[in-house]
Amino acid sequence: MNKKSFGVSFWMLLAALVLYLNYSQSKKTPDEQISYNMFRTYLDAGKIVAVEIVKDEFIKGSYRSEGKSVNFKTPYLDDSELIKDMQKNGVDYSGKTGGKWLSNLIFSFGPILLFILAWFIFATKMSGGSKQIFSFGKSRAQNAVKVETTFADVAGCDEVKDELVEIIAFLKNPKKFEKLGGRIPKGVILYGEPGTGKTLLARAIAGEANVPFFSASGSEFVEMFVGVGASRVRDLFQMAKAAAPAVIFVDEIDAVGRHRGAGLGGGHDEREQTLNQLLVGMDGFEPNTNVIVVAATNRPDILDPALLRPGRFDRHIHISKPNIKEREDILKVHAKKCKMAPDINLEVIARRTPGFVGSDLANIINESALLAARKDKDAIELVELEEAIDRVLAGPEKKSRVMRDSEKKIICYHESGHALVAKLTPDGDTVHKVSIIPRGPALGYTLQLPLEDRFIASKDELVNKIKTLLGGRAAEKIVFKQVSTGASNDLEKATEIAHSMVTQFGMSSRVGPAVFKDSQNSVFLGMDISKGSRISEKMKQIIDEEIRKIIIKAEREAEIVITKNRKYLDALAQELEKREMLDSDDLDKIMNGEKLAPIIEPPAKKENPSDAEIAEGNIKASPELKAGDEKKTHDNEQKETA
Ligand code: NHX
Ligand code: ZN
Repeated sequence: MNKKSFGVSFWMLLAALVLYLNYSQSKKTPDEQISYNMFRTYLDAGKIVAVEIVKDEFIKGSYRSEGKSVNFKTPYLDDSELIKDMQKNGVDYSGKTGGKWLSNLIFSFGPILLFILAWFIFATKMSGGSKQIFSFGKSRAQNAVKVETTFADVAGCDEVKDELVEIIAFLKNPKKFEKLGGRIPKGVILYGEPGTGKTLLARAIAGEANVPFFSASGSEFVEMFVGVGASRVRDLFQMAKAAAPAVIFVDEIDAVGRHRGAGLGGGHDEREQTLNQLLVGMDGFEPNTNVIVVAATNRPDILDPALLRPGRFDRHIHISKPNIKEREDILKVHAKKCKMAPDINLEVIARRTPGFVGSDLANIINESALLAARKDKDAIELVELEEAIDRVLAGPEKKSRVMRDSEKKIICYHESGHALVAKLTPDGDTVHKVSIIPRGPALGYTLQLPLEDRFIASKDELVNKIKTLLGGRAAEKIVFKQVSTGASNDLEKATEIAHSMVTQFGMSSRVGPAVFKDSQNSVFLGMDISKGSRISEKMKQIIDEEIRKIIIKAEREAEIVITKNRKYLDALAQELEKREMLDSDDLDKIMNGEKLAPIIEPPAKKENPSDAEIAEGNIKASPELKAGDEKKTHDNEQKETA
């Protein structure tokens, strides 16, 4: 019987049992419960008509009372005289033993049955299909794969590749290393921000060495039932050993490998078991087992120290964000798979994407290919790449969202406020673009980009960042004499920066050059609880005061900048309302008092719906942007009123 039909028959059996129970219960007419003594009295009086004896359970039957027949029930007693007396009185009697065994069984085993059923359903769901219910241990993730990925597919991170060459050489030719008696690393931890290519590198190790690649994810183990994670780790190691030389890759090792005995609540038993099994597995390799465990994490700081001890994951390799040259290389790798217009210079894109990681860049190329396909183009052009960058940064445009005039005005001033403060604060990142076309969760955005890769920031730079973030709200406050809810995200970011300044970077003299980790975050990440609560109540208060001081000061400065340069703010907001988007050239021109290039194909009349029109509901979404539209021209012909 296969598992599926087993499942079906299991259900049907259960349904039948439930039905039977209901049926047998409902059929019964209500019996009068009488004492055995009473029953005896009726019997001796000759009133009993019929009796059914269920041995060891009860006696039921009927007696005559005032010409009517009444059903009764009485407990069973071991009464040797009973049969004789019934015979004497001419009672119609019958008997059986344990007639209700089935329902008794259900009643006593029902909860267990239910439990089994729940487990059954759970197991089916968890292992992604009924076929795996009884074989957790043998997961699909543990099948070895032959990987084709090589270092040629991994652009950037040349230093990391150099470090891994040794490991690959060992996997390829272990004898050479054994002869010299060197201890070969058993485990390598690749750590770095998400998207920097840790998985890709792990695959490339296996691909370069041409050995089987076993992979599993730490989070996968934790989702399993107690004991299953550990048994899966055991199997994984066994299979890898059998296939040696081989690479085992454990993604997101922080899911199983965080500090033991930390975190809130129970239920990390399973995690610990899995972690222990992982350690046992690594310790259990004989020195000549040619299996290397590669693990990836973006939180190496929360890993259990036991994992990092010599003989385990003793090789730690940091994968940093790509620099401009590396970004160009990464873009080239991905662009190879797409059709790019011949005049595309990927260096320009690399320059425009500081702080982006490999997966972001892959995303850009992919998004631009999709955009080009949507426009029936033969090749990806610069417009698509630009749009793809914005998409990756802020999400897709939502052109159909119709704003009221009054709201649009607030958005214009809000974004102009950001842009103005950014323009007028020295050493700030350049404002690349200001837009009031909604994108992702934002109704409008001011895009700032550093001119080059940045690694550290000075205190002034951080303060300026906060100032710029508060510039939007400050503009609302000054122009409309009140603020809106929209600035919440700005305030969050500003507070976050101020918080880091005070608690991490020692930029507040009152707090001093010390680090005060947030207990909340650490607890959930599995750090020692006590570490977080090391901050005294008094220091917490000082930290809060210092954060507030930084924010208030920055707000005041932003407000001063805006008040002093009100005429530029108005000019910016006005142009923004007309054009919906301003690039850095436009901003420079406005700030220099120059005229902007006229809008091509100017709108016949004001296109945006009035509040009244929106209220009437006769507004239609704007039509899609046509292929080939230039950045500047697509603005105002977008909105149409029905
Ligand atoms: C709302 N959205 O939630 C509406 C729809 C002040 C002109 N009621 O500061 O769009 O209010 O400079 C990432 C990025 C929430 C996450 C932006 C989560 C924005 C954005 C709230 C402009 N630009 N606010 C801004 C805005 C809003 C929000 C976000 C996010 C507004 C402001 C969102
Ligand atoms: Zn804002």
